Amino acid sequence: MSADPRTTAPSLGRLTAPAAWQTVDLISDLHLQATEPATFEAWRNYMATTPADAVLILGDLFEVWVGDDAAEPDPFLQSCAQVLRHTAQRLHVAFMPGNRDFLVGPAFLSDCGVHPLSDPCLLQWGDQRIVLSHGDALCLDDRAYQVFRQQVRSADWQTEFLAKPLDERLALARAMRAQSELQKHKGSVYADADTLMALNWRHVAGADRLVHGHTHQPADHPLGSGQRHVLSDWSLDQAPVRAQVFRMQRGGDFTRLDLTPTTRSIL
Ligand code: LP5
Ligand code: MN
Repeated sequence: MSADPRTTAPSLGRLTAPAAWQTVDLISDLHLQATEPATFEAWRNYMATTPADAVLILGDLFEVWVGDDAAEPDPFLQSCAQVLRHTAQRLHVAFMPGNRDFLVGPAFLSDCGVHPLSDPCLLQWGDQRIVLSHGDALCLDDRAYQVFRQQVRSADWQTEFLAKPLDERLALARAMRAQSELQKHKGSVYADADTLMALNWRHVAGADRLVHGHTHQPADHPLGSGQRHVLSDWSLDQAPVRAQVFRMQRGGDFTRLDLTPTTRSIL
């Protein structure tokens, strides 16, 4: 019998912030894709102008990622790489895998100057301790997804998948995306983070806060004596438009920066 994930200590990565960091931005779930140019432009502009010392990307930056070799012939993914590369020359950029882009590899990240973050990860910043996650591992009620996740996160499955020709991988990813969207349109409830598991992570990490994305339900929730902050997804191409940056200041000030234009017509 496998251990109960709600009470098992997670394998926790760690990021210790340098003393000089004053501002850290958290973003996730941009689902960047060539067919959503306004979202890409908003992200590009944000990355070029943020005053933060670090941008930590908590998964699903890309709509889908089927292997680093897919980026080479793809002009859109090359533009995304350029944005990462430029930004990483100016500030600390880190990437945590999401359920769409868990196949982003160390070669792509290092080529862009982006630091890898494991999920979950403890950010130690002065006396603040914050657990960071994409969030999909916390959605325990979504049993079918958890079985799927366990399979596709295994080294054997990944080796076998990455050995397939690129066209075949793209076709499989498209089929999987279609299946996932179909499931959502069937009206199944989007599972939320399991409270017991979230509390366990917070306790094991000795943290006050947990920040995650994935559920696309931006909100701040109490979590025992601490807090759970949920990031927004981004889309400036589909109504309702949404794009938030979760901005943290040294000393404990937290704000949500809304990057959606106030007057914009969606065709
Ligand atoms: O992503 P989102 O928000 O739509 O939904 C997620 C879960 N879905 C996924 C799948 C991704 O959308 C697409 C995967 C991209 C990875 C690319 C590389 C690998 C390709 C793999 C090809 C096999 O993560 C969704 C959750 C939802 O979050 C909320 O948490 O419910 O989970 C699912 O939809 C998974 C199903 O519930 C279980 C699927 C069982 C497998 C069925 C195979 C169908 C055949 C498809 C052809 C390969
Ligand atoms: Mn996700």
